[in-house]
Amino acid sequence: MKSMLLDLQNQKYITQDNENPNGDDVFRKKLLVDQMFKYFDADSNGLVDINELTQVIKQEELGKDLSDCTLYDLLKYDDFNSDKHLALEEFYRTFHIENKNLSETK
Ligand SMILES: [Ca+2]
Ligand SMILES: [Ca+2]
Repeated sequence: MKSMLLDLQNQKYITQDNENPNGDDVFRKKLLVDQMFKYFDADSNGLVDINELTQVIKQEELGKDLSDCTLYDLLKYDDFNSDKHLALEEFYRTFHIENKNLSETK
């Protein structure tokens, strides 16, 4: 499901950006997650809350395509510090983006 999300973002944002000679997948992935996070974080306060997720789900009608796994699961399972918000760091962790501060866990 998470890879589906990344694919969605890929289709949206990375259309003519395939020329990267080194094919730095990790960097591209991080960029995607950054863009996704900004997109989710409607009020740009650095946290994605349940209302913002709901907005995204409505806009994208993701519920239809991802019937067995919704964006709410992101908040349910990937809210690592259980504050009911998803921070960018938690997004990184969710999508396994290597980060100096988060290198201990996968
Ligand atoms: Ca927000
Ligand atoms: Ca959190």
